[in-house]
Amino acid sequence: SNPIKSAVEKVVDTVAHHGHPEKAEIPGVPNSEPPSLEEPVEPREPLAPKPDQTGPDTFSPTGQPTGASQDAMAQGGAFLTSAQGVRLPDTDHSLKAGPRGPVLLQDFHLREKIMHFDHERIPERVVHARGSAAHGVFRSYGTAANITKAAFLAEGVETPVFVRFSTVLGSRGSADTVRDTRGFATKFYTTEGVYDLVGNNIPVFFIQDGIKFPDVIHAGKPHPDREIPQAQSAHDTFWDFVSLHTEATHHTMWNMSDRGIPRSFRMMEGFGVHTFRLVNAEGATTLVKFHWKPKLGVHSLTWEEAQLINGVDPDYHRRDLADAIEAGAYPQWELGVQTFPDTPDQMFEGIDLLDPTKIVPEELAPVQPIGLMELNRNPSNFFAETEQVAFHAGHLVPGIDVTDDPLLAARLFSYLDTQLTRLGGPNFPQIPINRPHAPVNDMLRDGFHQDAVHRGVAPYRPNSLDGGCPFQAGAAEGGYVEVPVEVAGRKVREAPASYADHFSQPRLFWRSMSPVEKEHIIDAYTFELGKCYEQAVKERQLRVLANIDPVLCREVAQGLGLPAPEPTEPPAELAPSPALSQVGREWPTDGRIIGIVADESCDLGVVGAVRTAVLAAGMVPLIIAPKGGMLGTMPVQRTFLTARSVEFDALLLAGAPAPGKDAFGARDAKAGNLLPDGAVDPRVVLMVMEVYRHAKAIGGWGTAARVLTAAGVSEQAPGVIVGEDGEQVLRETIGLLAAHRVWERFPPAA
Ligand code: HDD
Repeated sequence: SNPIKSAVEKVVDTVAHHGHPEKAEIPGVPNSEPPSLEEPVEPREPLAPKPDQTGPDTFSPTGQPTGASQDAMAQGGAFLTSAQGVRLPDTDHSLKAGPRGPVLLQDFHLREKIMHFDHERIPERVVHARGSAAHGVFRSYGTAANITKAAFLAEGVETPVFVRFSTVLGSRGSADTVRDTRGFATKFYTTEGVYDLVGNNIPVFFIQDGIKFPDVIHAGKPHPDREIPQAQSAHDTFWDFVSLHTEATHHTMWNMSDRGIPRSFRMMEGFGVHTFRLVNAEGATTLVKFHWKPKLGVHSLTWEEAQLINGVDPDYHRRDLADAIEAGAYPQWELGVQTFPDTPDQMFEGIDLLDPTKIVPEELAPVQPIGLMELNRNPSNFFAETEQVAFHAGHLVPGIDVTDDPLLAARLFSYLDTQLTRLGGPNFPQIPINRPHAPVNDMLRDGFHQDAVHRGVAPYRPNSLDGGCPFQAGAAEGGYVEVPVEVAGRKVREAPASYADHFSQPRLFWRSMSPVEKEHIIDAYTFELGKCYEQAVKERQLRVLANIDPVLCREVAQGLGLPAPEPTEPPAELAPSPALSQVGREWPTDGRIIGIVADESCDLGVVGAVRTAVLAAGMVPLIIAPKGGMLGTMPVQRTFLTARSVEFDALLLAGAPAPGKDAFGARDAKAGNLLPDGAVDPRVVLMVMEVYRHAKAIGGWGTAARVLTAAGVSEQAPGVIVGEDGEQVLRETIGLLAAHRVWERFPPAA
């Protein structure tokens, strides 16, 4: 299935106009009244939300479906009112004693408007502040029904979900494509209550015990004196901590790999990280690790692209997710589990399942698919939904239980606690996005922002005055009954011996990478340590690298201009895990962005046919021309001024049929004045140079070859396709895109 195909025209429009589509242009999409030039004056009801957007499903604070219509949720009526519903005649002028006189204290509208504005901000999340989210649905295959009694994992069950993706370190307004771990948090609104799977795009964590969480975050966040740098780990405090605290080595290795700079949220894996304990209807238990596998494959940016995007479009990932959903290209992930017998030692093939710095290679325990998630609706209000959603690792449903992973234990405390400060009190589960889709009958009462109007007189147990209600539910009535695991031990502040191995899995990861991925890792460490000022920090981290691999250590040391130290603790040799590499497979190209440089001098018939063929292949063509407006019947979506190579997964150069004037010359009045006739516009040259350097496919026809020459790119270079037939050039370009990049263009690793 190729969901994008049904909405191909919408996608062009969406991406082209950065979310302000001119719907009138698109067949099949109702013209939702493009804004008029003059300010409308005829009173009318609020406009309906855009077709791709919805709010949270409408449930009461106590989990009852309310049936209220989506668009009736927040605003109603044609006229401006106060918060008390009083209609207002003027919101542009304060009430004054004469036009030039003093403002009057009795102006209740002024007072209310400014009071509310003064309090619009809430504290951002202490970690994962920067994020974006979407609604969707999870459809269970039923393949896990033999190992868990969770109702939402029974065969064929559909469960609404809300998913928030995030970076960890940056503030709410920080850029999207920084090198960092990504959060991948899913809220399942199941019939048995809310279940949250609060994961990351990296399967291991920095620390083995949650008591260290403030330490790792303090080290990663900006320096407390100057509050720089923002949203990145390339600074002294981070490397000071991780070089001293070597259990962070495995996670840091993933961060320095391409996994730290995803191409899109839609192209990331997700991991539950910890081992969880599933329990079935008979009470039998199985240990599992959760995995989300993206249908589009796992793909990354190059570091230079990521850095450029941070300036050119800091909202790149947020825009990508919303645009894809608006266009109907609904991203999908398969949920899978690795399963392990629940043995008393909770080890598998020598790997401690309670140690969150260890993976179990997929070759040892394959990921078994248990359901499919599709994200298909954008939120209608960022604050109400994406900002106010509250995830908690302890939001569990019957059939899913925790293990004694000491990292998980601290999380089970932290997530509830943080919402008190962030969302202003204990009633955050009543915020619409957080409301369960199951009846709520707790005995929690009152508190700030209490939205529920509880009845009865006896919120206590036992009672007779409310007829004994609420009653306790045993396992037979769907109650959450913890697995009665035996617990014994001395009270100690110690880690088990198995937690002491910090290097063998980073080495496993390193050895599983292709040469180009290794090169990227070397570059990332060299960059990050190169941004450190303290010599001791760099030297200490080189000692860590020496314990992972001598080549890695040598190459980074060389880049830093420092001697490479000898290993102190040679790691165990584990077999590589080919599943960890992102290179060497082919993936669907749905939703990829193809830039087409063209103008009136081209054969517009060919350009139109290529554009249609891109759409038919489920991808997005963006026409790039010297100036805005229309190119024949096609809208120009980028100009030489607004386009930058990093937006495109591949670039097509539509040359003129014969030498002379073509699309690549400087037509922009200002640039044109500076360029001799026949020169290639430097912005087009830059685009080609960057696309080439970032190992993306380039195609061209007609006079396109002269642009390649101007950019110093050989027509014979890998991934460069020059031909006479535009559509044939496109077909070959798409073939290259399936591998994500023209990997041969990167020099082989040392
Ligand atoms: Fe956490 C947020 C994921 C360890 C404490 N965490 C947060 C979010 C994600 C994760 C995805 C953002 C949720 C959202 O979108 O609202 N955290 C993880 C993973 C971890 C992890 C995968 C390790 C396996 N976290 C972790 C520890 C602690 C926390 C050990 C504390 C001891 N995390 C928090 C928090 C946050 C949070 C402070 C900040 C905002 C929030 O919870 O709601 O409680």
